Amino acid sequence: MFLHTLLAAFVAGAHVASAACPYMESDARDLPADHPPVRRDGSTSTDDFLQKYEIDDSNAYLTSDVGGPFSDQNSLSAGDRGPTLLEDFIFRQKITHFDHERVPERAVHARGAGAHGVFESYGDYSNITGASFLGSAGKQTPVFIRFSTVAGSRGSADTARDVHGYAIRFYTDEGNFDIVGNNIPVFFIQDAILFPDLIHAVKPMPDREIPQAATAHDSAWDFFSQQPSALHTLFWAMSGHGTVRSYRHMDGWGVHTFRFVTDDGKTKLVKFRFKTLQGKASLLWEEAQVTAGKNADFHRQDLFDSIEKGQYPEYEFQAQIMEEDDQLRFGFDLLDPTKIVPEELVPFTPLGKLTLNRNPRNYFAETEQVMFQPGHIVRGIDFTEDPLLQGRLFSYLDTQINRHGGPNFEQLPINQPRVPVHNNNRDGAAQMFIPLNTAAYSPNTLNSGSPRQANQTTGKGFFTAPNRSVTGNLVRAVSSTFADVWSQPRLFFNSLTAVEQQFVINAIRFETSQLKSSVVKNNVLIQLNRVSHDVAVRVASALGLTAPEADPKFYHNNTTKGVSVAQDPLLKLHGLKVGYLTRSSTYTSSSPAGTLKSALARLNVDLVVVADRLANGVNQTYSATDASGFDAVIIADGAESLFTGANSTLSTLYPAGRPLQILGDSYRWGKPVAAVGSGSKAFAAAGVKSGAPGVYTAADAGALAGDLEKGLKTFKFL
Ligand code: HDE
Repeated sequence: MFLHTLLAAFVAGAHVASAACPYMESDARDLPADHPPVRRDGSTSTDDFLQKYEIDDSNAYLTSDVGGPFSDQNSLSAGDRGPTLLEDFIFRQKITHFDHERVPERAVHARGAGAHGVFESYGDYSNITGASFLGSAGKQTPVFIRFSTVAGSRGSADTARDVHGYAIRFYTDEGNFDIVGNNIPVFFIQDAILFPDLIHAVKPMPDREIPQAATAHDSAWDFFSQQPSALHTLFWAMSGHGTVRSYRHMDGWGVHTFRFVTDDGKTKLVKFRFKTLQGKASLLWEEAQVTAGKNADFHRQDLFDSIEKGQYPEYEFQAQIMEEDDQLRFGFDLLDPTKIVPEELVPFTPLGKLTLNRNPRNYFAETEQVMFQPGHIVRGIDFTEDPLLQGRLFSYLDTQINRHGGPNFEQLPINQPRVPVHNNNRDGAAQMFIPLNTAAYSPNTLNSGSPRQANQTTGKGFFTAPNRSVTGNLVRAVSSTFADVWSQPRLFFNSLTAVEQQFVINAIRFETSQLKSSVVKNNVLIQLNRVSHDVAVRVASALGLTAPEADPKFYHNNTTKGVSVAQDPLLKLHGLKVGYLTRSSTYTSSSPAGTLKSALARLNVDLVVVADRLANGVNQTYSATDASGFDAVIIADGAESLFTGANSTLSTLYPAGRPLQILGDSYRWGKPVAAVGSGSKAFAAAGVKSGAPGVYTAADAGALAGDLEKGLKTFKFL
């Protein structure tokens, strides 16, 4: 079908460059044993590579899938009022293709958004890894990233409270390397065999398919309280990490411990992090809920718009680098994916910078069809025995075959490596290429032994870390070194600010107060009490239950850094939005707001002018606006009558009281609020306390820029 489409477009005069084909590279027989993996056409950049597959329909006749021009707006019928004829191949082709448009959505992480970008290595790290993309300072590698939520279906709202996926593919010059990570550094379970149980518990109730994209139901908390390995991730998910401001404002974590392997086989244990260079920020729960209704595509749109405006999201790729002997050194097991390695014990080493700089051109072809696998690995990196990782190495390949309907999914443009592919895999549904080697087996003599086997010393091949060894009796049991699942959730909770702790308590109260089963509610309290008696008591008070007695053998007062969302100010304000609430009758773009707009634009912050009608440069109407669209709001000089006077309730141009609601919600949700001149008279009606932190006034809009910059960096005043 793909080749047909290309051919069709070609016949119709549309621009399509010839499809580049890794399999049509000469077979390797002419190449030296360790030839540099360069495509025949030399292209490696995303633009060069993907453009070959793009179809430009401008100035072309519509054609069938096999290239004949035709028109497809009316079916062929027997007479004006007669039935459609079976003969109508145009109708059949169009409808059949439509009927087959969907592929199965991802079993988890169905909702997501993607972007292309580039990774640049800070240095030559060949002393710790043979991975070529980390081989020299300034070396650039194209990447594709897909952010996601976990539980919701493909059409669910972006701002559901959830763990967020952070899956990245490096199209390295030695093949594709994927880190299929999350924005939370730990996971719910320690053994992959429990994954179906976890997901069945978290997904909507099977009888009524309720609730969508939410864990506020009995089965989820039944599982969490029966499987306390879930507690650490649960605490992170109940904090601001579960309700991020955007994909730009969260970190990505590899979660498992991996290995770095040098060319001569020396190994280190590593944990990966992509640290956001925007800074971390999150939404409050009520704000996230409102946003879900007002703009279900909130995160998707933020990512797309930022890249479109050239405000490229950036992350620093870092690793905690440890020795093989450190596996049990820190009081827990580095193979246990429910544990973080506190930064105080092992600091992060910066390795390079990731910049997202190009939006996908077709959501389905790129973001929906990208198929990540933890098993996409390159020379210089190796796995560990983490039982969760081991299971994932099977699951992702299996699921991609299911989604694609066959084994050739790696041939889709977004999945193809940017290096030649030579192997003896053959045939299967939708084979795109024409392999020329008739000796599709190894060893062979008929093709001069090619493609040849590559390994550590020949052909720069992938190799397993030579020091890896395993022994042991066959057991079905969790390692005793994985047993303590309570002290790290406590470490996390202890390390949050008091406001963030309240946020966690509120989140658990929200979720557990929707549980029907009193058995589940009590089991939850038993587990919470092992993390913190204080948490158990505060949750129990909302549930009208009694927390168990304190159990001090579980408790400690340790803290760590780097786990809070709210502690540090934002590093950049790119893509944040400030609402300027005014009246269309008095607003002109040359008014003082114009000065403020330019000052904020220098910080890459948008000033969005909101008024009762679209006129004179107004960007949005009150009827289509609410507080969830802004990171801060300003009341214009003279606009106070919209908030307090007759206009506030009587205008039919927007729902009664909308301007006041925008101001009040912004304030309650901790956003900076400001007023120019007499605009501050609106504060009292919305309960805004003049002079409180994050509340600013000025005689002139232009004078607010400095305060807003500081306020937006703090982000939330709570
Ligand atoms: Fe996944 N996970 N997962 N997961 N996961 C999938 O693969 C699975 C786990 C993660 O944007 C699926 O392609 C098992 C941990 C992300 O396309 C599936 C286990 C982490 C994405 C699957 C885990 C993740 C997925 C569904 C337990 C963080 C989205 C579709 C062993 C380190 C990738 C697909 C994208 C997707 C299985 C646990 C992250 C079913 C069996 C731990 C970011 O194969």
